[in-house]
Amino acid sequence: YDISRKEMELDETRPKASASKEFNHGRILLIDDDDVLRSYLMRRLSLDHYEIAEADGVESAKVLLWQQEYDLIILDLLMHPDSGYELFEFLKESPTLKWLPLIVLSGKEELEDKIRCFRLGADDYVTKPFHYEELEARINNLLMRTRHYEQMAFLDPLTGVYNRRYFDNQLTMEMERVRRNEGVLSLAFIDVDHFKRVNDTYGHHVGDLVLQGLTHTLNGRIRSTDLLARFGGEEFVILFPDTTGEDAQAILEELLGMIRQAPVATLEGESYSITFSAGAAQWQPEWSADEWIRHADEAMYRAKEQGRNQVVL
Ligand code: GH3
Ligand code: MG
Ligand code: MG
Ligand code: MG
Repeated sequence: YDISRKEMELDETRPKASASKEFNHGRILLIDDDDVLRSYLMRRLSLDHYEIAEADGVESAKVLLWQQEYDLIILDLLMHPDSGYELFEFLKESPTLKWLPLIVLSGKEELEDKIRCFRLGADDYVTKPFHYEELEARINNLLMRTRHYEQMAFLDPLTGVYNRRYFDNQLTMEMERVRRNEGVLSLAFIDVDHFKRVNDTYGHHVGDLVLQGLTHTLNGRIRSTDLLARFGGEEFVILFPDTTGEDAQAILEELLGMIRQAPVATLEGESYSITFSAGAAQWQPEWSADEWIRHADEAMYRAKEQGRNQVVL
């Protein structure tokens, strides 16, 4: 293989990869029966901040795949007693493992093997001897692309803000964090006033532009730690960490002032703006996530009843 003794020794003097989450570029399962190659790759990849597990054959790989989640598999083909092809059969049977990113790393250079692997679902094929940098670049691309698609599943396509699924996850996490730290946490429920009129008067397309303008303005003002999400239709929520109900209300009033003044869309020189009604609620430790959302929602409804264009705590 393309490993010089010097290269393998040099690694010992460098600091060990941090286990910290922000340095973790992904969890890789390396399946190869060659001990030398495995320890070389383990060392190189962990220095590049990947988290690596190793298996010397298909059976031990299956055990690891049952126990743990991985972001990517590197698979050798020629192994004993089972060939790497056996693993494809196993992966295919599982709905969660079926689409796990997989790179074949093999001494087999025949076109037939490449085609067979790609048909079985491999994402990439690297032949031995290989260059570490090339393999690492391919790993990185695959992990980045997968991560991108995972993130897309948490975004609202119209406005680009987080969707409800992501919001629900974060809400639960933040509640747990605050429960541990005895901090404060507030939630805002925002509903655009008479939004149906915007659609009826200017058309659905302009309505869409209004929602995009609104989220843009809101995101431009809130802190990076605050979380804006589209709850549905013309309803949005904002999660404010380390913020009391009163402070959240003050921020929302400022946001409402900005929205009132922003000409969100114009038609033939015609300029108009929208308003919203909002409810804020500071989380109480005895509340479930649903109860908390209901309190913020009820406060928003009081804002509607009291004439819209206002914030109620
Ligand atoms: P209120 O002040 O009581 O909230 O009145 P409203 O008209 O905003 O309330 P209502 O719930 O009756 O209407 C919401 C409208 O929002 C109806 C729906 O067609 C529109 N809407 C929901 N999602 C979208 C969207 O993605 N794009 C556009 N253009 N309109 C949307
Ligand atoms: Mg082998
Ligand atoms: Mg509504
Ligand atoms: Mg509305």
